[in-house]
Amino acid sequence: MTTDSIRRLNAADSDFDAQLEQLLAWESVADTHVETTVADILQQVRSRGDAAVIEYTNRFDRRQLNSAGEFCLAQSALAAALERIPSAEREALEAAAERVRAYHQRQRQESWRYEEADGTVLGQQITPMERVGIYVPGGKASYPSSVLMNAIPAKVAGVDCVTMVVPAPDDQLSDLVLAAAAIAGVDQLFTIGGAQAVAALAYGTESVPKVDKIVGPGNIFVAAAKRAVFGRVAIDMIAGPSEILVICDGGTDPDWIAMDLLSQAEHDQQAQSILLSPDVAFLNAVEKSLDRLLDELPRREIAAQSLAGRGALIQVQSIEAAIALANRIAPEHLEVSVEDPEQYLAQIRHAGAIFLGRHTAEALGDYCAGPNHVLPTSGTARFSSPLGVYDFQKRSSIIYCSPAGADSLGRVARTLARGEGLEAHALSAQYRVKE
Ligand code: HSO
Ligand code: ZN
Repeated sequence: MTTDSIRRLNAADSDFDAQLEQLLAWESVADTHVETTVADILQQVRSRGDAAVIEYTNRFDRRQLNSAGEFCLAQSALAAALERIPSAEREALEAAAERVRAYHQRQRQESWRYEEADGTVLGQQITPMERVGIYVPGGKASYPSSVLMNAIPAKVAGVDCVTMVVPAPDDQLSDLVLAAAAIAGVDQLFTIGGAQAVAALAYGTESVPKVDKIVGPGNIFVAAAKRAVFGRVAIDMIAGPSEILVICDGGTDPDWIAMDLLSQAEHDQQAQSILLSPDVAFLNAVEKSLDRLLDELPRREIAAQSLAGRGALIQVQSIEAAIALANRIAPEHLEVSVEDPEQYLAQIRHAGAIFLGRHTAEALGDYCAGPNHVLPTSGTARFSSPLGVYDFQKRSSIIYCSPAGADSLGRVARTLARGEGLEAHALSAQYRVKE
């Protein structure tokens, strides 16, 4: 396969805006068949609990479960997986987990309060959620790194019980995924997946406790199920395909940049890899590198389709112009592979994660730099943030009125209450006013 078909664009072209819009267009298909199937599964699990979960799991994952006990995995099974995996992988998982934990510990929000002159105290009390469910896909997209990225922030937040679900099609489970769950401190693990697992987490069954929030990526059935149970439980964002936007001044090895683009292209054929540079010779060199390096990759078919369908090499006027374009695109990952990247940082407004400098491969962020790899995609970095400890914490307002505060606030409240025609409110405030 070659990338002859990777798009070459020039931001100076008169129809560039239209070309950009076409490049970025991506809609998650709203499929009514998926929605009705999911609604049915949710209903069945809600009314029949474990029995329905067992039936769907046997049907969709080709298993022969007889009882719910068979889809509950004991902690000893997680510990055993940790023992079984090669020590190099265990050490790498532990090193990554340690760094992810250290980074996320700094995100913990603390309760705060202040006291007014009359003794009234106001503040916010921060508490962790009690129960969180983590969905981990089965098969090829089952990434141990994602287990760490979802579970560690929840545990750092102080969540009491982190319940993980992962399907085991044909009874196959990844040891690395189980080992990552052990390292991350997952409290309970059920080998179920699909909409039935989301339903079990959202409604609870005889053996799966109902959770307060469900996070983690999944296929269209899982995404539809998460959307449908939203409101009953909280959910994280609905993730789109991976994206990388690289800005390069032409001074980085073209092979490095080409491989950075390929690293996200290999995720799936819908993934998006874009390079912006003012240096045409460099864009040509990266195009050559892509062709050559693609052939070495086990996932070259996927990567080639991604580059041909959604990739682009774009010539821009300057690095400043590239930054402005990056803000329009609001990519999941933004690599700023230039001399002195710091000088541009303050101009970057919309990006899930920003990778500064020639040596900062985005892949390091995927695994072990420390920041989370669950990031806003498809332009949603305009309004959302990386998954973090704050996603598992919530806030309660705190109000204490001193007698003097009850008096002064009571006068304001009673007037406003009467204006709204709510006499009990007015009297409730009034009783505490000294007159
Ligand atoms: N780049 C992905 C995360 C990931 N990469 C997991 C490798 N494993 C998020 O866009
Ligand atoms: Zn990745």
